[in-house]
Amino acid sequence: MKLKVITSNPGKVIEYQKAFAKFDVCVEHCCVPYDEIQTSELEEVVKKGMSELRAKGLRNFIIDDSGLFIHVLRGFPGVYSAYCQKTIGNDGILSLMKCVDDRSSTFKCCIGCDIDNKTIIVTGKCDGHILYKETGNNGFGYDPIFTFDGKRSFAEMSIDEKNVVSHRGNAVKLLMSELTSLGLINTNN
Ligand code: ITT
Repeated sequence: MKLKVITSNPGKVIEYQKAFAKFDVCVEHCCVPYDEIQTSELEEVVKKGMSELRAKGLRNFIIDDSGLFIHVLRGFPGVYSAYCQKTIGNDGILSLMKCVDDRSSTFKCCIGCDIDNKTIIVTGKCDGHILYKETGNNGFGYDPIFTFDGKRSFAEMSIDEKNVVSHRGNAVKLLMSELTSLGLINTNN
């Protein structure tokens, strides 16, 4: 089975290639721009993006909208994660969290999948904490300031290790189980 991954983010593409390889799904990267509306729900962004891409004639594809939700900041940056990363970046988040003890946060990844004229939307989560400084050179975006296990940041993990526990890895598992139960894919994984 083949799926197009539509994103401007090469970091996501590598994670999808590795995660889907385990299920024998071949991933092809396509860079097709679409509007990301400003709303309070990742799912709404995904639904709108999918209809725009379908209207452009695209089929058998996935998109994802992801965000880092910091509990003490009432979910900020959340749906504003892309803008926040571009403007204040990880340093800005660390400054906001300077004297804050409660560092709990959740990464979320909402995947929208168009397959055989059906739409599947799943959201994977990963609970963790914001570190006190950037650590590690792997990954992208907020990876150097987020830890799942309190020991290593996502940027200190390999892609395979991150996929086992991450919001995106969990979303892929949910998607594969939906595809299997709908009979759209055969997998023994
Ligand atoms: P596309 O929308 O083109 O797919 P994007 O990078 O803008 O690419 P998002 O809007 O989903 O993707 O991401 C919001 C922000 O969160 C953005 O700055 C990402 O770098 C960051 N982000 C998303 N997933 C991440 C992950 O697994 N690890 C670290 N940062 C992540």
